Amino acid sequence: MLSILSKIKCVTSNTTAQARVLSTLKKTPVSESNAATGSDYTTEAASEKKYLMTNSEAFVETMVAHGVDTTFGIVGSAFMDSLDLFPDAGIRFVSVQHEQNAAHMADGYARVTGKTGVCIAQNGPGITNFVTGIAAAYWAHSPVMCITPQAGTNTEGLGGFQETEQLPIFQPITKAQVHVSNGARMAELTGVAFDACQRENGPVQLNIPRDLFYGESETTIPSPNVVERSAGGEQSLAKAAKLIHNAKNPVILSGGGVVMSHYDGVEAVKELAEYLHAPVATTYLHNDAFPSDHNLWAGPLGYCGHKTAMHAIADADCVIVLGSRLGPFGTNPQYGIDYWPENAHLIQVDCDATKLGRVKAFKKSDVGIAGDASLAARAILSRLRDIDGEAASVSTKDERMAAFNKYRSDWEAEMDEMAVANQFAADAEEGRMVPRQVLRELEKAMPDDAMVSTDIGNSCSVSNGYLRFKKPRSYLAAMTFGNCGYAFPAAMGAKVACPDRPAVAYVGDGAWGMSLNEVLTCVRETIPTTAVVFNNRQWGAEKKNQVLWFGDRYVGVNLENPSFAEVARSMGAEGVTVDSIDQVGDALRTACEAQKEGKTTVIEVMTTRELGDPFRRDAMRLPQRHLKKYQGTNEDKESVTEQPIDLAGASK
Ligand SMILES: Cc1ncc(C[n+]2csc(CCOP(=O)(O)OP(=O)(O)O)c2C)c(N)n1
Ligand SMILES: [Mg+2]
Repeated sequence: MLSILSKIKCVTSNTTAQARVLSTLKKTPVSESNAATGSDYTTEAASEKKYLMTNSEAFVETMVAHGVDTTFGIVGSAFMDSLDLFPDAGIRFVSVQHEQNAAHMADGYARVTGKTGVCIAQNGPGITNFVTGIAAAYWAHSPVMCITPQAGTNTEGLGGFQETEQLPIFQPITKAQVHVSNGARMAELTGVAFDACQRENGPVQLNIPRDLFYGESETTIPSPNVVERSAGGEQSLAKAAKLIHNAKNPVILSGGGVVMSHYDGVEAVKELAEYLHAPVATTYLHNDAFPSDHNLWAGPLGYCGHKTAMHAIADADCVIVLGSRLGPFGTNPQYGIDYWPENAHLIQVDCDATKLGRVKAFKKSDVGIAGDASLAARAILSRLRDIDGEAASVSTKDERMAAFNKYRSDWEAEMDEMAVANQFAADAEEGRMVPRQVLRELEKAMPDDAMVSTDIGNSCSVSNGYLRFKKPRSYLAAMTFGNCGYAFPAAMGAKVACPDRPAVAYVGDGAWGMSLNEVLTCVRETIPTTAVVFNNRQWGAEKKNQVLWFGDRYVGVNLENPSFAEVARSMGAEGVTVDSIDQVGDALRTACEAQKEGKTTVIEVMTTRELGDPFRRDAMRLPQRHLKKYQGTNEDKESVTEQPIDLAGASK
């Protein structure tokens, strides 16, 4: 992230917080102008010639110039003068139920298109409601434009209505903040904010005192200022090519930067992998960074990922990381395997130079490349082709591929075993299914072009092993901000952006309580989306911690649910309860088909209380208290069964 000073260099205002920073922006000189507002006006023409327009017109026209066709939010008087222009500007305003979800929708929209997603709301409470959604977008590297009208300059500081300091709140969760301090600069500063969103790959705040939507000026409308990406530095690319040429067992780790690259990243990774005969693992929650039907696909690395990926990486003598910061959560040991090959050569490509060698520190021989993942992969490949002699990995390919294929088939067999390990619970409880079996059925029925979002929770975490994609921009997991309530609105935003692709959200029953209000939006705004709600009657992921480390003392983790299918129907959507495994695939297929008729479906899958691995084995410990009154909570060993004591048929 940019430092606070450089980050908020566009802030110009009189408040104490803002006064710390001086504007470095020059005022646009007033030159030749055209006061006529009439017939010769086009948005393009206004990039070269000034026109007299209101500040709201300047704001809306700059959005038009930056390709905005959709905004997500809740109506508010603060920006109503501009909102009034949206229909004529060709900008859809998707009216939602909660501003957090508007931000998640903008995030989903951005993640499936690569375009900037936009959210806007009322000053004060509407804006503070954005916070969680913007923090999530920050850690998902989503270009989300967070437009925050604020209390008017004429009452600022008087503690009037709906007033709070809106810039400090978003400072740590945005890539840049732009404050409009002068209505005549509305177009210029709106353009600055939109450019920053794309340039920085993350959320940007555009803060506009509400009175500044009024007023008028002669202004131009800025066109997008697109920064061309590059492959990275010559020397580091050459050094990387040399290391890779000599590697006997190179393995590629394909990350979010490959998905987000505007230069066909997955194709570039495929070409490099095929040249080297190198297995390709995907980084945590970026399962769409390599096609699962490719013979070099190793699956996802990290929490609830594939052992194939872990074994492949563990064997590597050179790890080629494309488009990833190597987040710590995605490289922690899993299934008891501490797979990271500390001695292997590491080549890391990331467009953000500050992330190179940051989590996995570089050894002297390692290489960091500040570049676009796709362009860097292609540049490395072309250098490899120029080096005399074949790459060392080519001569080892037969034995490596034999070992790799065995990892793959062993893992598939192991997944099948995991799916029946706790079958007894489903047998003991009529109408309840094993979660892993449900996930397998969903995986089999998922349409190839589906966009799938997943929430934070145990069922969703386990789904990581069952989500395979053939093309990028298909998997929208709640990334490392890790908030429950992400998936459904993110899927809705994706659906708005790509109406011809099925949009499916996986959500736990606890998290569903945070999102289900948006079913109203789906119906009202015709955003046909499918929610698969894992009804296991618990905040399972947190309960797993109480199972493992807190002696099965359950505090605040058990749920009593209504019929979510019935709730959905009462909101005007389709609602289906699935309690038998042979119905799962059909339910999903039917719901995806129904999207073509504009219908939203909530599929409530009734599962046992079985739980998969915990989120934070790295951060938890068995409690040992000092005070006598709490001695009863001491624990000296983890649960032996690893399953909740209220799992049907379980005995502790
Ligand atoms: C906004 C938010 N609040 C709390 C948490 C802590 N948390 C993480 S997972 C989880 C449980 C999720 O339960 P559910 O949605 O039912 O899914 P399950 O784990 O049962 O599959 C909670 C409460 C969180 N991640 N985000
Ligand atoms: Mg649950």
